[in-house]
Amino acid sequence: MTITITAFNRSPDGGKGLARDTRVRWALEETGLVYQTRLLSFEAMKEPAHLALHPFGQIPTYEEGDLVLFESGAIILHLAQHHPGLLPVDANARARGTAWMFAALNTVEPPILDLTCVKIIEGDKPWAQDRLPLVVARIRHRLDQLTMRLGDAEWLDGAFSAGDLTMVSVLLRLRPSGILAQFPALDAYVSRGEARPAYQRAFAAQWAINGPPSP
Ligand code: GTB
Repeated sequence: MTITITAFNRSPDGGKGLARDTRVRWALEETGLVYQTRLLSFEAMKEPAHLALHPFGQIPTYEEGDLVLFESGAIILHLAQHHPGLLPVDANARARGTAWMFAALNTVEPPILDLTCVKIIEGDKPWAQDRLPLVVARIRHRLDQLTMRLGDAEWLDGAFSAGDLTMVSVLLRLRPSGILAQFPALDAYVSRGEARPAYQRAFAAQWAINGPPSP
């Protein structure tokens, strides 16, 4: 069955791989599935054809036969549940891997998104400079906690899983701010994720679209 995902026709990150199609591409590459990509402008995302797939008019979406999914986490979970390579076989270990996915999306990602809000979307508001240190402190608190839990381990719970894929994807968003570099154990954890061949293929696929055009 053909798998089609959607992505920006030109990501605002200029090829850093920070838009959420990259994590879905990564999950697809980890499972070895072949997929195609439909590229969309911001305008096309708000048109009825795309709103029928994604109620909030965003990317990524996932189509496979009759199945249409939105939300990167739901797409990764679907792939992990139906294909080997992203969650362990043992039921309890699968549940823990899934919990790490939720932790990445519900506990770690929100303060990281707040940083984008306060710096870019709300950057011109008079209170933005007061809010920034509060947001950074919340991120640092989460990263301290995550550092403690990771300890000397390579991955969060045994072998690499969809939990790590999601967590690494979320943490990557912090790299341009310089905050990730202040947490060497997490920085190294993210680098281990980036070093995986499947991530490299996913990054290259988005770079082919979003990277700077050759002179
Ligand atoms: N919770 C949803 C999910 O996980 O799938 C969130 C989806 C989402 O935010 N999609 C964004 C989108 O479609 C793209 S990824 N935005 C268009 C719109 O809302 O109109 C978010 C993103 C965008 C840009 C960068 N960047 O430039 O660094 C990083 C991440």
